[in-house]
Amino acid sequence: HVLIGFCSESDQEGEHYRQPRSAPIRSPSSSDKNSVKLKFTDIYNKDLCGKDQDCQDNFIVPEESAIINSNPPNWPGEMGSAYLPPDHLLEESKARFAENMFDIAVSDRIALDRAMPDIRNENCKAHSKFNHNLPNTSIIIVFHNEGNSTLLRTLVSIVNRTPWRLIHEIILLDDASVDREYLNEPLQRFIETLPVRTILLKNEKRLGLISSRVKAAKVATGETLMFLDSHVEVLNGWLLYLLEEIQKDRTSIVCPIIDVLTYDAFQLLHGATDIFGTFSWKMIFRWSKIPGLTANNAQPISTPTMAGGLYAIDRLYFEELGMYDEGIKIWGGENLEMSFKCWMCGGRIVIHPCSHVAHVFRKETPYKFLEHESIFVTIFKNYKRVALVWLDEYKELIYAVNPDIKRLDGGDVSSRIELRKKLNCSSFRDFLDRFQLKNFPFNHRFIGSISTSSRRCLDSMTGPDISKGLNTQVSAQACHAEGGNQIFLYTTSNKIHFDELCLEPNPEKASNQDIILTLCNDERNQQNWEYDQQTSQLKNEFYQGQCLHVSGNSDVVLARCDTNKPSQKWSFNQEVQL
Ligand code: UD2
Ligand code: MN
Repeated sequence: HVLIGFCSESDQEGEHYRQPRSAPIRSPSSSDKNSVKLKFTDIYNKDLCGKDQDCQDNFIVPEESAIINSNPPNWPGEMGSAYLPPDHLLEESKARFAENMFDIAVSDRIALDRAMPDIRNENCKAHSKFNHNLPNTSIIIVFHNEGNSTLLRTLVSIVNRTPWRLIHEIILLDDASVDREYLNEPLQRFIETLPVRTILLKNEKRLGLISSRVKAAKVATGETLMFLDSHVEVLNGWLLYLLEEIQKDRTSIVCPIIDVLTYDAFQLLHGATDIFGTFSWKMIFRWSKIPGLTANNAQPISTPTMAGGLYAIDRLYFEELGMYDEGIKIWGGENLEMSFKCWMCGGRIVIHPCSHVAHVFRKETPYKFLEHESIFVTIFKNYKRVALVWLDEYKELIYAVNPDIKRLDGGDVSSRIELRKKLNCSSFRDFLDRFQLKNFPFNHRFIGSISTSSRRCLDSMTGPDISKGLNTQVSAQACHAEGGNQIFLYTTSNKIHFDELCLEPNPEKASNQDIILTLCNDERNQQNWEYDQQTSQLKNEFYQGQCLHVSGNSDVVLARCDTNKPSQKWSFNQEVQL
């Protein structure tokens, strides 16, 4: 198979460019005068392995030496190296950054078929043999205003690192991109040169990523679906691990490790392999560390939630699960919907530590959401729908920490509640019990605000982003009764939680300790505060004779217990009943 690539005439990178045969493939430009031909080979092709029986019967993930391409090794970005814009690129780099919120000028200089290292751990490498009867897949990539070279590199990486026989099709769906000529005819011409069936669909009107994925999934006919973002590079062996897991259990959602491509230099950084997906009281997806997992783990990791962008799923199972809630608009929340639904309705979600896909994490969102409302309103309405359908009584906690979610109308969810009934799903409480998520209430006595007699309330001071609270100093602020950062949870083991963080005297200080938020830890008595019903004091269990105390107006500190001090008298104002 021969691939036609195109080079732009304004190229300034020097020698390599003038040797078309060996030049790395570059993005198609408006002119195809300088086209270069590059060969695509299916590195898993049976015919290439002669009489080797192993290779005839199995897919063998190639050794690293076999996956290195023929690009000059010092070409920008080869082997995942960082490429920061040289002086002559700075202007373009700056001027065009906001188009995608990553450096497209840098991406444009990196070969579409750049080599990437094999970053699988040793145990994963030992599992490099897969039976030829794996299910095939429809790869679904939806995009809105995607950059040219990032999208094409996504495609080239797929073709170069996947057994072609397993790619039933690639479905590209352009979600009404605006003013991006290269996504029209040039993209169509490009995909016609690919050796695997690839189709390009286009939305007349913007649908958002959720409805776009549903639309593409309805067109797909492969045995499984493989969802990807439009700015990724798949790495050696990636798909085989995912499909094998689905073959073992068709009610699985299987995610790869998401490695990082930096937005400024397109450098490959290894994603952690000892984490799983959780979520905060504000419904924000996040990663949590799994203690005790070795770096050499090659077993799938059960994960409560998934990031959402990259996963494989049996196509009919995706349908059985009711695909996505299409009341969820544009972006956000659909990953939690899918996660809760899957676990609560009998499926499982795993991260396969051997499957690696690198994703460009943008600096910020580059595109508009809906015309008539702000980004946050759209996202909170999405969360509202997820909370209404799946969270049972726990939605009260979500509402308390983000009253906007309570206030906003997410629209009619009756059909999704019907779906939940039809699928005979278990309760959110069961889901939480299964994973014992640290930030969710287990054995709690109370959820609400904690105040002194002078109406100062403990405040986490974490701002709108709850995931940034680690080590922040808590404070005593005027009670506002609006929930949010004044919502704490007091457990039967005497810990005071703010999400998965706990109140603790600053361990860095020997005296006059301020109170900060640290990761809750059952073994740390420093985090335990015994409430004395008689005196209303919160006594620290580790620092004997020391109490939670407000000094001055707002400083919350540890101080010698003194029953005469009103600044040590705390009361609990229950705001959430669970
Ligand atoms: C993360 C997920 C993404 C999705 C989202 C939450 C990863 C790596 N990515 O997105 O898949 O779960 O969180 O909703 O886990 N897009 C459209 N139409 C739109 C908006 C976006 O097609 O109206 C496309 C976009 O071009 C991209 C994908 O949707 O291919 C995800 O959007 P993103 O890359 O801007 O956001 P990201 O990576 O934070
Ligand atoms: Mn993305």
